[in-house]
Amino acid sequence: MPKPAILVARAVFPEVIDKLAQHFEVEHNQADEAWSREQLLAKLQGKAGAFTTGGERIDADLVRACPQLKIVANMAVGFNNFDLPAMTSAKVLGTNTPDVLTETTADFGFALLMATARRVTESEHYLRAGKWTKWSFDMFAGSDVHGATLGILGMGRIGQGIARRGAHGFGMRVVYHNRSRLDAATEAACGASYVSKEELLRQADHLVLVLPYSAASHHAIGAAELAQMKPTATLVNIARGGIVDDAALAQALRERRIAAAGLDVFEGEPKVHPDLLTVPNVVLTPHIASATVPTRKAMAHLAADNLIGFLVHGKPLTPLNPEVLA
Ligand code: 8YV
Repeated sequence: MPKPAILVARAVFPEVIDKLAQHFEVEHNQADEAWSREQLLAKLQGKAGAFTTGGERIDADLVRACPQLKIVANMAVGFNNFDLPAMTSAKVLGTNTPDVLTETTADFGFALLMATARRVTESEHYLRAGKWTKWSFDMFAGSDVHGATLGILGMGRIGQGIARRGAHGFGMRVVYHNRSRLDAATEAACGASYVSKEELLRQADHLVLVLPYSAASHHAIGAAELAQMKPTATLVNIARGGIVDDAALAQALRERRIAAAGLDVFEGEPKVHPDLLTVPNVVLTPHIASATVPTRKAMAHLAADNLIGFLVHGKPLTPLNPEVLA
């Protein structure tokens, strides 16, 4: 029997290509070229599976144009690049990479929170620019993290990881808002209390966004929400671009209506709103919250194992629309 054909849309660890090649005819993109939508569609012709990393839009037009496609395995926990109902109607399975990145991403959320509150990158730029000629008592004085109120919007696995770090590591009071309230045992393990979104905005000294992107969460934080936050507050977004109105945030930062922000994700990334590049009180990182070597390997292997599990053994590991298996 000929091996099924698959497409790996972006460069990935060579060991993952080798693993996939044991089961499939693999067309890869180890040169990491930026393919247009038309190129992606052309390369997907005749492919039973695709390995994607979150930047490729898998929608009704694509699945219609690729009738042999049976599975798209995202190397990401987020899957807002998938039109899941359209995939399900076309009987195309979608998979993601939950769990393997939870703790690494929670670590980074905390790193960004610390860097933002304590003005780490702003002060480093000052030093590198040769501006540090004398010490002064209020130089880069920021805000405390320990003992402060940590607000979390979106209390899934990663949000819970951040809550645990805040409550148990930094003695923080943790409040959260989520579509649905957690059960009492999970709240206790996270040391977190449920509040309304309005209370969350009002109470948080540090607000971390960890909710999935959808039409409903688009601009969940815009000018009106920023206006409800404390002028001393920091905002951290490790979720998705588009959850924050970046233009409104840049203006709030410039006018010091909130103290600082830390952003790993941006509307229209890898483009960054030009106003964010010129305000000093924002820490900017290029979507690296899950970027440790062991975690990126675990994500890539899980995406590969979903392709192998489904196309070879009929059993994907982490299906998003298991109804297509029925
Ligand atoms: C990924 C992410 O690295 O998992 C996610 O949803 O945002 C990141 O961990 C990114 O999507 C590229 O795969």
